[in-house]
Amino acid sequence: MSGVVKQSDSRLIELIAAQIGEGAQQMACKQGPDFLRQRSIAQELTHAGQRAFWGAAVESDAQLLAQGQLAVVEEYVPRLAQAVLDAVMKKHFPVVLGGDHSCAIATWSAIAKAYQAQGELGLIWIDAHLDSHSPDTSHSGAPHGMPLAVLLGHGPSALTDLYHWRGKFKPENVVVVGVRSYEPAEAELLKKLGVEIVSIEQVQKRSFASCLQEIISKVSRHTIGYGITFDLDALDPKDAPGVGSPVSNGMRLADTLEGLSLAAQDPHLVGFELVEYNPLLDDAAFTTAATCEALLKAVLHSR
Ligand SMILES: [Mn+2]
Repeated sequence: MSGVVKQSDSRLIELIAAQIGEGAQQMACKQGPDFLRQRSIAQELTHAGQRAFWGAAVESDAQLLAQGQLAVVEEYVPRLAQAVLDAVMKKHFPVVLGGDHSCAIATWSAIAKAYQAQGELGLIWIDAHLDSHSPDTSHSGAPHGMPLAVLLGHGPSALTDLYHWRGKFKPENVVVVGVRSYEPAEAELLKKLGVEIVSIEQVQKRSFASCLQEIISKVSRHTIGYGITFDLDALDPKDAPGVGSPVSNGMRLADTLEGLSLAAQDPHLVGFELVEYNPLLDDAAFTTAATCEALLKAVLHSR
């Protein structure tokens, strides 16, 4: 009997395809979710004892690119956000698969909205970059370099003010880890706001698991739960070559998997996002696709 109850209690994992690449310079990450779907990741997770299925798939409108990258993202974000909100309202555990990292604006705005009446959420941002540009500071102008700033309340108002609520995450509830490539203006913004950044040197010296334990306790301190957004470029290009903006000297996969299994057992984890897989830039052995699968299994294990 207790086994039956336990099973009905465990949440279905909804894999949500965030099919957008127009927020990046290398736009083929738009095909990332479809490519992973063809490799049957949902079936693999189900065989591994986790109940996962592909739910919503939300595709960006490429025609809007004529009006600029930001126009694509601004039209896309409310649509993806609605799909994520629907998944959370159905009590599914949301796993968003990008797509370029601009999708994080939708994912975490929606999840913050879903929990707004209950309390604040924390956010762990795993990335080689700070993703904290504004349209004024960015040299490339690419919106995938802006999502963290937007979620903290800084950026184009069409994005920051989704749900008429600016600053969906408080700086003290956000930690960035894996960073090794950024521009001064981004670092200045995060420093001014007081967002903690855990350097790649710390991760390499102490192990990711040891860092993540501290990060989880920080983002949990004043919140009711927290999310993780994982940009594949946080990893070393040896483990994840198939990304648009690779940066050497990154986190290693084995160390990362060990750390993520900590979060896997934490009931306070409210959602997971994995972004920037670009199948056209992957190697012949599809190392990066296999890495995506390993990351998903590690974090969804025992959920
Ligand atoms: Mn990113």
